[in-house]
Amino acid sequence: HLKKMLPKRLVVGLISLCLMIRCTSGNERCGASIRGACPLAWSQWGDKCYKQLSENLPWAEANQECIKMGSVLVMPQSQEETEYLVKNMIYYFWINCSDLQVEGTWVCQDGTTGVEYRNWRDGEPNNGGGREDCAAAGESGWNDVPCDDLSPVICQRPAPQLHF
Ligand SMILES: *[C@@H]1O[C@H](CO)[C@@H](O)[C@H](O)[C@H]1NC(C)=O
Ligand SMILES: [Ca+2]
Ligand SMILES: [Ca+2]
Repeated sequence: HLKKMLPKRLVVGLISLCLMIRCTSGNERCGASIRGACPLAWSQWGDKCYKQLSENLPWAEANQECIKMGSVLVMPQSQEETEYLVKNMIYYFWINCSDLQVEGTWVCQDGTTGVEYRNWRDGEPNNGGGREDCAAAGESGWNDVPCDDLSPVICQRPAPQLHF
């Protein structure tokens, strides 16, 4: 009886252990096979998945490229999220925040939801040269810069929901 039970439990145990180790070490191969994890090549933090594009783009184009991948331009909602992105993705990146519609009125959106969180660097936003209407985030906070600057792009999408 024991002889019959042991290998099965051992195999199941080893598989779960393997998946756990590979997922926590950020290996992408396990991601697709586990519900609740991000798709292949996307990084996970909490309930969000992120991917950096291979080229730097102007702000408006950045979102177009994200949309093509079924995602939107990143919009961190806390200092913790920003730190994760700075440390694990790139030190500087566009965020979905602009005052294009009304100068001085900043609209930040996480998907379709408005975001109140702000993290401007000292002296920013300063609308430098009268033409800084898009925001980029970095280690020391946000800066408004010209929207046609070429900056790194991180796309975000919600992590798949767990269904048991
Ligand atoms: C910001 O987010 C909104 C809502 O998802 C979207 O319509 C808009 O195109 C985004 N802009 C950029 C540049 O990502
Ligand atoms: Ca402005
Ligand atoms: Ca500025």
